[in-house]
Amino acid sequence: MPKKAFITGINGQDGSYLTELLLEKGYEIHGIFRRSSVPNTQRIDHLVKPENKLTLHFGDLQDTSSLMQLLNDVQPDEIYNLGAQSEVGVSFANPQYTAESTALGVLNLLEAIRQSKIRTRFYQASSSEMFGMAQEVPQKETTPFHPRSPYGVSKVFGYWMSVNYREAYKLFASNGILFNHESPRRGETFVTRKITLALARIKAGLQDKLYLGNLNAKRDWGYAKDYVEAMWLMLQQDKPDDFVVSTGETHTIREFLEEAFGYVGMDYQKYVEIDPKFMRPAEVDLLLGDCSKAKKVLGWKHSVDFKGLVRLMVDADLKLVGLTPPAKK
Ligand code: NAP
Ligand code: G4F
Repeated sequence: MPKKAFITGINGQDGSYLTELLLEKGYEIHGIFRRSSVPNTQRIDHLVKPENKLTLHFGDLQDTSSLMQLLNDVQPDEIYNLGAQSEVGVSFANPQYTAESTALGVLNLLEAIRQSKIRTRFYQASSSEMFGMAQEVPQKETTPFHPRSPYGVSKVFGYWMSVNYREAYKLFASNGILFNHESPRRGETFVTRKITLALARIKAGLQDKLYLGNLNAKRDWGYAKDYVEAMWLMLQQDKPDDFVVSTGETHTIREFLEEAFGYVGMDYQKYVEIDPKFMRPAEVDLLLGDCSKAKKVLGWKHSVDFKGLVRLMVDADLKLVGLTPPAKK
C-alpha cells in the first residue's frame, strides 16, 4: 500500500515542490485548495495527470467540519500543514484574517485530527519570523521567540499548539522552523521574486523602475526544493521534534539586488527607488539560522547557496519574459 499524504496549501510554493517530492516517492496525495474566482492551481497543474495519485479537494483551514470529514475519508499517514496567509506585510493590514488562517487554522486541523481519531503524523510549517527581534545570533531551536508582526505572532501560536497536542495527546507533531526559502515559484510580492521578475521585465523593456522598502534587513535565504526534503525527513523519524532549517548564510536585500543585477551586467541603483509604503510598522532586522540539529538528526543539508539561488531565480524570470539567461561561466 502506498503511503498517503494530506497537504494544506498544496497550490502554494512549498506545496507544489512537496507534492513533486512525494509523488516521486510513490505517495498517494490529497491536497486542499480554496475556491477562487480565477484559476489558482498553476503551480500544480502539471502534476494532475492519470499516472499520478493526486486528488485535489476544495477545503479551507477555517472550515473544521469539512477538514474532519476529509481526514476520515482519506485516513492519511502524514499531514503537512502548509496553508497560511503567509505574507508578513499583509498581516499588518489584515491581522484578524491572518490570525484566523495562520494561527486558528492550525488549531482547527489539530482538532480535526484529534476528533476524527485517525493515526497520523503532523508537520507544522513554523517560521523563522517567530524569532523576530532575534534574541541571539545565529538562531536555533532553543532561541526564545519575539515575533514582530501579526503573522509572526500567529506562527508562534501554531508552533505551541503543535507542541501542546504532542504533549497532551501524544500526537506525532513536528515543527519545521524554516528560514526564508525561495524559488522561481515564489509569490511575486515577496522581495526576492519581486526583484528577479522586475529585473527581467526591465531588461525586456517592459518596466522602468522597481519600488522597494527597507533594503537593510538581512535574511538567510535557501532554495524551496531543498527545504521540502527536510519537511519529509521530519516525519520519517522515530519521534516527533522541532528543527531549524536554514543555510547559515545571511545577506541584506541590497546584497540580493547587487548579486541579481550584477549577474546580468546591470547597476541596480539606476532602477530601484524606495517607496515608504513597503516599509513595515515593525521590522525583523536579522535572521541567520543554525541548523546543526537538522544536519545531525535528519542528515539534511542545503544544496543551493545564496549566489546559486539568485542566479536560478534570475535565469527563470529571464526565460519567462522571453530572454536568454547569461552563459554559464
Ligand atoms: P504560499 O506560497 O503563500 O502558500 C500558502 C498556501 O496556503 C497557498 O496555497 C494558500 O492558498 C494557502 N492558504 C492560505 N490560507 C488558507 C486557508 N485558510 N486554508 C487553506 N489554505 C490556505 O507560502 P509558501 O512559501 O509555500 O509557505 C508554505 C508555508 O510555510 C506557509 O505556512 C508559510 O507561512 C510557511 N513558511 C514559509 C517560509 C518561506 O520562506 N517560504 C518560511 C517559513 C514558513 P491560496 O492560493 O488560496 O491563497
Ligand atoms: O520577502 P519578504 O516579504 O519575506 P519575509 O517578511 O522575511 O517573510 C517570508 O519569510 C518568512 C520566514 O522568515 C516566512 F515565514 C514568511 O511566510 C515569508 O515567506 O521580505 C523580506 C524582507 C523584509 O525585511 C522586508 O521589509 O524584505 C524587505 N522588503 C523590502 N522591500 C520587502 C520589500 N519585502 C517585500 N515583500 N516587498 C518589498 O517591496
